Amino acid sequence: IFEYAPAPESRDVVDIKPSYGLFVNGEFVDGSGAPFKTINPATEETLAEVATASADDVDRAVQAARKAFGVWSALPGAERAKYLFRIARIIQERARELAVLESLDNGKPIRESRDVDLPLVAAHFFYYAGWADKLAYAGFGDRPLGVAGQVIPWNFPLLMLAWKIAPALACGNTVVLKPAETTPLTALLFADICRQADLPPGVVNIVTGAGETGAAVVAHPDVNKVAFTGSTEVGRIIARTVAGTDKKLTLELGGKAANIVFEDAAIDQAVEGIVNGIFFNQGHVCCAGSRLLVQESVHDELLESLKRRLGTLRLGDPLDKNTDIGAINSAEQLAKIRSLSELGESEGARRWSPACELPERGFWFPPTLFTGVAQSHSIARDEIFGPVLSVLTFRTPAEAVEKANNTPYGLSAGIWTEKGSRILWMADRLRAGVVWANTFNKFDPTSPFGGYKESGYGREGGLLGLEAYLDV
Ligand code: TXE
Repeated sequence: IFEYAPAPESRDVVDIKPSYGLFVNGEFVDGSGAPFKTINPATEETLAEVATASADDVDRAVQAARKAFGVWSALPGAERAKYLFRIARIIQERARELAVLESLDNGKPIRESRDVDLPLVAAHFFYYAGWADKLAYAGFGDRPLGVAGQVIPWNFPLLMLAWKIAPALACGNTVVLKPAETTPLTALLFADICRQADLPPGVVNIVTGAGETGAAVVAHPDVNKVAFTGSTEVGRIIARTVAGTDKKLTLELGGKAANIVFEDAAIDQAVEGIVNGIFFNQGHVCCAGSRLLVQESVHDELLESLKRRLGTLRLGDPLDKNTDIGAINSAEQLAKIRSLSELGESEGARRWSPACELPERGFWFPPTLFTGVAQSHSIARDEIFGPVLSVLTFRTPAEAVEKANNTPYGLSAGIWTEKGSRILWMADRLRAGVVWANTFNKFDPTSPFGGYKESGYGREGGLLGLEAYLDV
């Protein structure tokens, strides 16, 4: 079931329209706000104009979802499953189009959108389709919450949509989803897939726009559940809006994960895991292994191998299937990565990048290492959300735990060691929602995902992901 269409590297496989409306009650409609442009971050070319949903437009979408809730929630789970399986299969059939559009709008390498994002998107729909008729057996009963208002970011536009929409629909809720303003196109192509699957009108509504549109979704009195993935700052605003209402809330926010390498680790394997941990998706990953904690005794050896490996990474055209590092998603994100990196240098850490030519147009940042990083440095504390790795050292496992946990975040962590007992000892002590051992950034629809501390609350994925969309 995790198959995908091969070789989708040609732009011609996708038909991008000059302008897009909102998807409300099964139809594409105009938005009342001023349309905005979405661009290809690798070339700065405009891809399309997209409608902005005003508060009134959001209200219409919520009313459509409310009306559809009566129909959708009354369907037997097995009937809802049929729609979800159908959507999953259409995603596979149209995977080339979706992958190319994702890479164009987001800047991520086609190899990632084709081989990671799209198979996972389909897998989430298959997985939650399988639960739709088994909710009672899951021990949750089967009472959905109502209308789910979902606001998602730009780093995994389709995958975040799948994480949000698949469990919501499986449980019998209806949805109003707002994609990020820099990456709205694949959500709108997904809307087309909902029509192709004959999903009843109003079950899925897509409202595009910036933060104000998201705020209108969150604040709408007829929304029963809010699910947000994005910055900790906006997560706080949303938590305040929702406080004192009967809305349920899940938040998936930032991270500053430690990737911890012990002296007994298989170093070559660890190097691959470190590269995947921070350079996958240009480091635009909430659970990215952005702090490398390496045991002092292997620091020099590991750094040498790591630098050699970074020298082989290919940066450039996201649609080239040989590209490892694509474009930074937006000018704003590039400015943030640049300014945090400059701060790192001014605080005294040593900066290193391999020789790497950056294309003239578009938003690019080379893979970057900071060594000699102290825990007090901002590059060891703030989420950079880019291809920038801060290297720190430790001597003992206890010191590794202390340093790894020395962050307000708690989303993920990685451990590299050949000792099974050490993995368990560390995992017990790391305050992170996900702990990977001898691997990193491995996702699966059966595994719950979510954070401790300022990384948010609630879990998405797996059986626990259902709990967020049901009254237990
Ligand atoms: O996030 P925002 P931005 C982190 C990462 C990044 C930083 C800023 O460090 O550099 O956040 O990114 C919508 N009410 N992450 O500015 O603003 C917005 O339109 C309701 C980590 O892109 O949080 C978009 O759809 N919605 C993260 C979504 O929120 C609002 C992924 C996320 O945008 C809103 C992204 C409001 N008041 C960024 N304001 C992760 N956890 O993976 C904005 N939005």
